[in-house]
Parts: sequence; structure tokens; C-alpha cells
Amino acid sequence: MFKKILIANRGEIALRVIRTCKEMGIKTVAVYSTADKDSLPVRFADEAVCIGPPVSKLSYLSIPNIIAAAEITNADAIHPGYGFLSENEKFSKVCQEHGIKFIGATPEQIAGMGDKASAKATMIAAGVPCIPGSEGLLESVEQAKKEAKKIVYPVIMKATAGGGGKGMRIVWKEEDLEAAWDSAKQESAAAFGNDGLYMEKYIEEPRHIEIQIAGDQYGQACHLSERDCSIQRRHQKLVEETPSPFMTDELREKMGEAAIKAALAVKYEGVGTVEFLVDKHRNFYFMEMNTRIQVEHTITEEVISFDLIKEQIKLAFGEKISGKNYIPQMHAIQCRINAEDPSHDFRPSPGRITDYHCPGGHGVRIDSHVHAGYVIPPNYDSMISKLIVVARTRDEAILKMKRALGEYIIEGVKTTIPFHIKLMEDPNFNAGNFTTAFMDTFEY
Ligand code: MV4
Repeated sequence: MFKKILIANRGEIALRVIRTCKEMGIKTVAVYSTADKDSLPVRFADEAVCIGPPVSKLSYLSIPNIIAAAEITNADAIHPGYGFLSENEKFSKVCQEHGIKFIGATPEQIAGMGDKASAKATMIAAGVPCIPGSEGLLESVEQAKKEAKKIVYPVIMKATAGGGGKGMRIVWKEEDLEAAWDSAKQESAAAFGNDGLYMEKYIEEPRHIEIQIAGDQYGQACHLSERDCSIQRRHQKLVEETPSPFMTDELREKMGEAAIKAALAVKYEGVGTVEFLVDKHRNFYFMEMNTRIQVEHTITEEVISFDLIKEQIKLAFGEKISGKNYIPQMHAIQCRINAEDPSHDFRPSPGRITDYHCPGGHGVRIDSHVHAGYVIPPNYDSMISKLIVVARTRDEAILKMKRALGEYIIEGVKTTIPFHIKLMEDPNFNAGNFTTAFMDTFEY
């Protein structure tokens, strides 16, 4: 097994990885910016190396600084967590060149999945259901008009370098296509330095349901069931749960099989996620493949009793998967607790946590790096904690979540806790009646 892993991240996920490494007898190296010098990952890791100032570009995104830290500490692998360099082709390649195992996808896989039009072509060739649309990139606005007529309005144009909704435009009628084309091109050129666009039929009010997969170096892959991530706002997920209230045994089998096909098509090694859009008729379509551990991996862990970080490390080292698929035995929900003010458009609320008490008890899990006296730096994302509950049924999980949210005391900064309490009381949420459009009309 690896002897020492460097964690190229911060916050709760750095702590999460350190915890599993300790349980596996693997030494850990934390890296930190000066803003995080007193953080729990730094305290709990065996070693810690400062990699620069608070601004991410000069620390958590600095490939030379992180590689230098790995070399001076003799780390034999790097865990990138999520965000930052976790899906960075160059970083994966530089790790390879330095003989350090990158616990994530190969540079080729990252490039192949990062370009959405090419990822889609790969999936079509592998027989994974995809949304009807243009074959590859659109060459001109005239071609876009022709395609849209064939696809039938409404259509959506997407940036091939995109993700997270940037460079995406919904077009309802031909008169609006040219303006959408121009602005999508401009936005994606500015955001990604790549203005390639492709087109799809626009699926109205879909659900976002993703399948967790695992693959090994010997050509085997399995799935670990789904997560419903439809409760999101401006492409930021707020709540995730598994199983999806919209799932059926038949649909899970079909989506699981499609996700395995997707994993095998790219010879995926490690843990990953295949994202699908699911329409109201339960048709499902490949959307994206994520080659990293995700924020919401926790709920999958709770319903199948499985440490996904441990699995990720074992697969990176060359172990085999067990070969069977995993079906949820319980119901789990995660609420993302962000330092944001939900009554003011979720605006960030950094600062010092003056008082802190976290909930506990049966079926309650907190993944967080914060504590009383902790100062939330303004430089990074605003997620400060993940509150996860697990129970036998969805109704029990919701009741438990309400109970746990009610015990959660965080003073000094605004948080999304009041929003989550309101959501847990919403009749449509309780009925499992929600799509990605839910937050457009939810009145907080
Ligand atoms: C779509 C769609 C409807 N139809 N594609 C949003 C981010 C990007 N990864 C893909 N997205 C969407 N693609 C077609 N053909 C609706 C969305 C979408 C969405 C998807 C998942 C979760 C939340 C969403 C919110 C708005 C739009």
C-alpha cells in the first residue's frame, strides 16, 4: 500500500481524506495556504507544508508548489479531493512525470471527459443514452438554425469546454437563436478560451440523478447506485439524497448498466460519477462524467456501509473491485451548510464562528473542519459543513434531519441552516415532488 499521501486540498475534504488514511495506516501530508495555517487538517496530518498565500492560484492551484511539497516529504501519492486540481489534466500529467501516483483520472481521461462534445461522442459510441442533438460542434449560426429545426424547439446550446451552466443558452424559437449564439460564443471564449458550442433538445424540468461508479485496472467496473441532486440553485447543489424518491428498481438497473458502460468505455480506474438528466417519463440521458470524489459521496457511503475514499486509494494502488453492484439499504440525506445568508440571495457570510455546537445521536454524521473560534476565510467556497443523516425510510430521514438541524448552533456568521429547516418542512419536498426547477419557485 502507499506509505504517504499528500492531500492537495483544504477544509472538510482534506480532513475526510486524512481520517481514512489514518485508519489505513498511511502517513499524511497536509498542504496549506497562510489563511489555513491553524486549520484542523494541518493539526491532524502527520506533516504539513505551507504552499503559499491565501489566493488559490498561488497555493492550492499552484502545481509547482504542491509537487515540491510532495518531493520534500517523500509522498508516494497525491489525493486532490474535489475542486482545485482534481480534474486538471496538467496536474495529473505532472504527477505521473514525477513518479507520484495521482489518485484520480489519467490526463487522457480528464481531457476526454472535460471536452463535453467529445465525451458525448464517446458515450454515443459506447451505447450510453444521450440527449438528441448536433453531432459534434456547430460550425456556423446557419448550421445551428438547421439543427434546431431538426431537433425541434426548445433547444439548448452548450459550451463544449463548459460545465456548471457557463456558456449555456436555452432557445425557444428561431428568432432568438442568433443572439443566443453570439452571447454563448462570447461567454465561453471569455470563460474557457474555447468557444466551441454544441446543441441538444432542451429537456424541461428534468431531475439530476447521478450514478456512483468504481473501476479497476483490470477492466472491471461496478455501480454503487444513485444520488438525487435536483435541489440546487445556480448550479450549486444544496441537498442530495439516496435513493432518489423518483427511482424504481427497473430504472436503477438500466441507469446502473449505462453508467458501467460509460466507465468501461474510458477504462475508468478509481471512483467516479456519471451524471444523468431524467425526464418526467423516466427517460434518462448522459450529461457528464466526473472523474473525482464528489462532495456528496457521503450519502452513498451511509446507505451501503462503504468508505469511498478507502476504495479510491485501494483502486489507485491496483486492487480489484469486488465485482458486484451495491443497492441502498437505507435512506440518506445531506444538507450542505454554507456560510451564506439565504434571506439575502445566499450572499457569502465569512468571518469568525463565535459559538459552535454540532448535532449528534443515532444516524447523524457531520463532515466539517470548523469549530468555535474558527475564522472562515473569504478566499474559498462557502461550504463549512455537511450534515448527513441516515435512517430506514425517507420520512424518518427527513424527521431526523429536522431534529439535527434544530440542534445545530453556529453563531457569528449567517448559514444556510434556516433554509434547510424550511425545505424539510415543504410539502413538495416531503412528497418527493421536485426537479432541478424546484429552487426557481421555492420561497425562502
Ligand atoms: C440540460 C438541461 C436541459 N436539457 N441539457 C446544467 C449544467 C450542465 N452540466 C447541464 N445542465 C443542463 N443541461 C438539456 N439538453 C438542463 C440543465 C440544467 C441542470 C442540470 C442539472 C442540474 C441542474 C440544472 C439546472 C439548470 C439546467
